[in-house]
Formats: sequence, structure tokens, C-alpha cells
Amino acid sequence: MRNEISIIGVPMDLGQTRRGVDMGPSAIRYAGVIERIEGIGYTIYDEGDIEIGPAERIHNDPETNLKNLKAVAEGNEKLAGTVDRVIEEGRFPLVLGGDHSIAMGTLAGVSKHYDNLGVIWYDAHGDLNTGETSPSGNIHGMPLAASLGIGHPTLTNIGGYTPKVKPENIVIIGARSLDVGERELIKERGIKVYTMHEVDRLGMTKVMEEAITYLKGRTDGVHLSLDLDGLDPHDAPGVGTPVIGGISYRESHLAMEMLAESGIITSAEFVEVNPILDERNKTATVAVALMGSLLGEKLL
Ligand code: 4U7
Ligand code: MN
Ligand code: MN
Ligand code: MN
Repeated sequence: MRNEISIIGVPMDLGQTRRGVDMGPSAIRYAGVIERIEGIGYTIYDEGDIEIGPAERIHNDPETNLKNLKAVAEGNEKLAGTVDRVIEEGRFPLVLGGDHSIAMGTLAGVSKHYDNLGVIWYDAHGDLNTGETSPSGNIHGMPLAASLGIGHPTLTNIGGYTPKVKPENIVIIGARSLDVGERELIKERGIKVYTMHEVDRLGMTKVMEEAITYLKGRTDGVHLSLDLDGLDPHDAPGVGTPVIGGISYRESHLAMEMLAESGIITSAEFVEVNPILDERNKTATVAVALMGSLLGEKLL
């Protein structure tokens, strides 16, 4: 792992319709992210927050079924530029969300630095919808599809190129809410998915061993995109689209430690922290603890 880390806040809430997720980066900073990571021994550069434009006057375009398309795309273009620069400067990008639509910008900034980027998508959802398949029109349910080059060109071309990731370089972990179109896409493209069934059946140790071995063999860098709703709402209540029956805090902590040990992670983002829906900043605090584990924090 690089010993310099850049923290990039993205106060994006336009990829969905619940208020408050734009305050995620503040909540995570307030939960002590900088002190925590400095405590491990890294040098931190706080890049501040990406400027996110106002919501569109007509946010719902019935033609495309994409809410706030232009504003979401613009925020992501800026994010892509910052992530690109940070990697150029030799630092590890740690992106704080904000809703999950920001993964499009992060991946646009990251992927140009690798020939074969891998992605771990830690989430209750697949985020593999397009305007055509989405039941909600919310773009935070579409970033993985867009990064595969599937969906509206304004989204697939963020950063000026497409695709950002190949289907065989993706591992989804924690899925338990997949829409019909997403299931079809997973089968059609052969995306590797560890649903909650596999997490229960194999245990997190085996899931992570397999995921790490799989990605190590085929990628030259791995981005971790961690949606806090991958965790059970009991451990991470401050999220906009909670789904019961999720990954526990302990299992997640173990998963992050195994990733730290593997040394495969080259960039990361923690998204969907919504302090308005949270209990005493619990979800932001969990996010910071998981960042610590991912970055190699040790008990002894
Ligand atoms: B998140 C959903 F229909 N699939 O597309 C949709 F269930 O980034 C939810 O993972 C998307 O939190 C959740 O609206 C997006 C819905
Ligand atoms: Mn989710
Ligand atoms: Mn998500
Ligand atoms: Mn541990």
C-alpha cells in the first residue's frame, strides 16, 4: 500500500431521493477518519470536497428514466479529474460519499491507470441497472452497469472513455436485493457474485480467500467500492436503502483485514453514509473502523 493517502469527499445526493447523504463526508470526517489513518502511520492529504451542482429543475426525465442526469454526470467528471491527479501524484485515493453514483467518477479516474482493473463491489445491491431496467430512475442503482459500458452514454463516457471495468474482473459481495434486469446482466456477462447465501454457507473467510485469489490472478489493481448498506442495518442503520439480512460488522472487519493482508487494494471508496438516518453517527463510525482495518490497522 502506498504510504500517502488522499481523502476526497463527495457530497453527492442527486443519485437518489433521500436527503442527507450529501452530509456523509462531514459525518465520516467527524468520526475521526484523518486521526485514525494517521495513527496507522500514513501521511494524509485532505483534498476537501468535490463541488456538486444543484439538482436539476426538472429532475425526472420520463424519456430516459434518469433523475438528475446532467448534475450527477458533472459532479462525477470533477471527481474523475481529482482521482486521476491524486494517483498521478503517487497517492492512494480514499473517496468518501455521498451516494453510490460517485463510483462512476472514481472508477473513471482510477481505471485509466491500469490495464486490467479489478473491482470489489461490497453492497446489498448490484447497482447494475440502466434507465431501461431501473424501477426507481435513481442513478445510484446504476454505477456498476455504467462502468461496464452499459447504459446512457452520458454515464458510460464519464472521464471520456468506456468501459472502466471488464465483467470478469468484478466480484460482488453481500448481494441480497437484485432487480430482474440486474440478474439477467449478471448471468449474461458472467459476473462473480457472493450473495448473502454464499456468505452464510461458506463463511466470510472462504468468500474473501476465493475473491482475493480470483482477482489476484487476473488484475493489476483492485478498487474496493464499499456501500455501507452491504452491512446489516443493525450495524449500519444510516443508509438510504437498508436491506435486512446483511453482513455483520465483525465479518466486514475480517473482510477488510484480509484485503489488507493480501495487498491487492489500490483505491477505495465508502459510500451511502446518511447521517440524517443514522443513530449517533454509528454508520460513519463503522465506516472509519473498516477503513482502519483495510489500511492495515493492528490490535497488537
Ligand atoms: B445503492 C434499486 F430498485 N435496485 O435501482 C434501484 F431496489 O447504491 C436500489 O446500492 C438501488 O444503495 C440501491 O433503485 C443503490 C431498487
Ligand atoms: Mn446498496
Ligand atoms: Mn450501492
Ligand atoms: Mn480482527
